[in-house]
Amino acid sequence: METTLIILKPDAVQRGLVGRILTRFEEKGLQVVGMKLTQIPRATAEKHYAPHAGKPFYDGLLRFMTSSPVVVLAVQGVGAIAIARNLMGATFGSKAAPGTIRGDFGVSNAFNLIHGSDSPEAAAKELALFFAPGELVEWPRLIEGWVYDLSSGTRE
Ligand code: IDP
Ligand code: MG
Repeated sequence: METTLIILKPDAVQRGLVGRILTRFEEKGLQVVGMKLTQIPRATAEKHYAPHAGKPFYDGLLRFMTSSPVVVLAVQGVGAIAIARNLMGATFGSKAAPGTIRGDFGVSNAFNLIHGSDSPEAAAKELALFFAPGELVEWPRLIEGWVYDLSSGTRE
């Protein structure tokens, strides 16, 4: 099982798309184990986007991400990191395929609605940055046996 960090960015919140985007993850069968509305402090945004420091879009990205509230999600499932990235679509709204979140809801390359961790290492780091210990809730999902085939003792 993997848990990945998803951020519904300020444009998603301002445009009233939180419910529709969250629905994509729920419909897919991923399980929400953490969720909160928050305005990201500058220092947190700097840590989160440290790998992009120095790039031409970095300052604008930090201004955007701290300008207005976001919804931060922790989402769990087998292979959740790659599944979430596929649901999100390509980075630029102008290029993302129809059927993906970025492809269906946006045209901008900067305001692209959503962040998702891109590796297990990034997920661990980003989850710790946005959720305090105890804010993630491990809850048994009663429909688990219909989301996955559990007959072999693992989630197939
Ligand atoms: P990702 O969000 O798909 O992983 P990254 O390359 O990690 O894409 O870039 C992080 C974020 O920085 C993007 O989601 C987008 O908001 C912004 N960004 C990336 N490249 C550009 C650009 O060329 N112009 C404007 N914003 C960009
Ligand atoms: Mg990235």
